[in-house]
Amino acid sequence: MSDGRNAAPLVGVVMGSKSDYAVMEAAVEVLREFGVAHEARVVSAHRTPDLLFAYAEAAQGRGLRAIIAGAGGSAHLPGMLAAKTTVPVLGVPVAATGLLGMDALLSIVQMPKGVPVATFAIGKPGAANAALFAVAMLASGDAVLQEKLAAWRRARTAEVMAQALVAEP
Ligand code: RP5
Repeated sequence: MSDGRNAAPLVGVVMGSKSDYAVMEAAVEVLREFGVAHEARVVSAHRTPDLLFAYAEAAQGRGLRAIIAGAGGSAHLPGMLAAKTTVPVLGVPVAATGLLGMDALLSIVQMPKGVPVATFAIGKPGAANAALFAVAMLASGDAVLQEKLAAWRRARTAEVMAQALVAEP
């Protein structure tokens, strides 16, 4: 089964720095697991603003159905992407400063009315959930992917049902 690395990407995973990849890898892993075609790129709002604009402007024409954008600190990447494209942007705050990701979370979540960014939790859980959300978006028009997602959720339920505490008889 394909892990989504070679086909034309449906989901773009972008991040403000290579240093964000330790977190954003959690999104890439989910997309690989579901075989969703994706790409991963470094695009910095502050250091490569022209690249950011070009990426956003080309997104729809390239067939991207969602962009997962992770950044730390003054995290303008998701919001600026959303300002330049109507492809849904899923924002992931990365803990990169002494404020431990709260700075990025508030930067990403407080978008002005009219330019939405779907904002996820700080760090790896948020990155994984952003990818699961992108899978769910794609699955709404894809019965095979829908069943894969349902099976994935059933497997998480089974994991918890199998948990036993050592102290219990
Ligand atoms: C942000 O600054 C990036 O998204 C990253 O989280 C943080 C630190 O970037 P580097 O100094 O590691 O390149 O723009």
